[in-house]
Amino acid sequence: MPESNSTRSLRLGIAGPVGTGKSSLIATICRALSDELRLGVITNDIYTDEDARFLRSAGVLDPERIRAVETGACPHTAIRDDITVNLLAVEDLERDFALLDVVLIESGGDNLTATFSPALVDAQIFVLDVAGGGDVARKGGPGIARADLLVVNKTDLAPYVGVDVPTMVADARAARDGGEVLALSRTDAASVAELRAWVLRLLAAHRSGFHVPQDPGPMAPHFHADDDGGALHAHADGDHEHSHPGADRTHAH
Ligand SMILES: Nc1nc2c(ncn2[C@@H]2O[C@H](COP(=O)(O)OP(=O)(O)OP(=O)(O)O)[C@@H](O)[C@H]2O)c(=O)[nH]1
Ligand SMILES: [Mg+2]
Repeated sequence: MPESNSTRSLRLGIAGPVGTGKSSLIATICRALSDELRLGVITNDIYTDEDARFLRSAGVLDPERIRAVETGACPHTAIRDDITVNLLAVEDLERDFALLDVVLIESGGDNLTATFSPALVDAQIFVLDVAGGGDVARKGGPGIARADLLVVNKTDLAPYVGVDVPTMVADARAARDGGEVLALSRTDAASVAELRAWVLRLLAAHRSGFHVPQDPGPMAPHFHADDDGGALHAHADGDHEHSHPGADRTHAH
């Protein structure tokens, strides 16, 4: 019998470009909610378990509740195209710590295009940061446009990188047709309280059965070279195509 959404944990994905603060945001959520909710974390890294180790050492959660998936390839594959390893990791965690309220799943840092499959997560946060430039929000893409929440992170750095946060947030809202945008800094308690409230609202909607997982949509077609000695692969699964034309690790997304 299929699991009812209201009886299993809320699975919340965190995606966004490299270094925008996904792991830190997970640490912030754990810090804000681990007293009242039973939490678990899955991280996806391409080659290492760096993110899981960072989160364990942050001391925000029992280290046993933080598990790493090493994707070994294009990071979006494991969160969108072939989600088996992630689903098994989530289900193992849910079984070992039954019951969990929320499982947070961090994607490998990618470019603007990676999104989670709605078969893996119930909802997803897409994270940008001010250091990536004030105009990033205008560039769009499925995560920016249609994730359940867009976070504009590290607002404390805005004065140093010449970004006007209200303008960046307004651009992001426009790119999302008015969808939710949160300006966040881990040093700004009010913004952390908003993030906490958003997660609790989502959890309540999930439990009541009113929350319907949305698919932000597929990533754009892209190409990347693998280190497989020059074999040429082209794989199209309806979502996107891969091409591996050579041994150098160039990416053209
Ligand atoms: N000033 C400031 N720095 C932050 C904030 N959040 C995260 N950082 C810093 O940004 C850097 C990247 O943060 P991470 O949380 O590792 O980013 P990430 O998106 O998980 O990175 P990858 O997993 O490598 O893609 C670290 O040096 C963090 O300390 C913030 O709110 N303000
Ligand atoms: Mg990380």
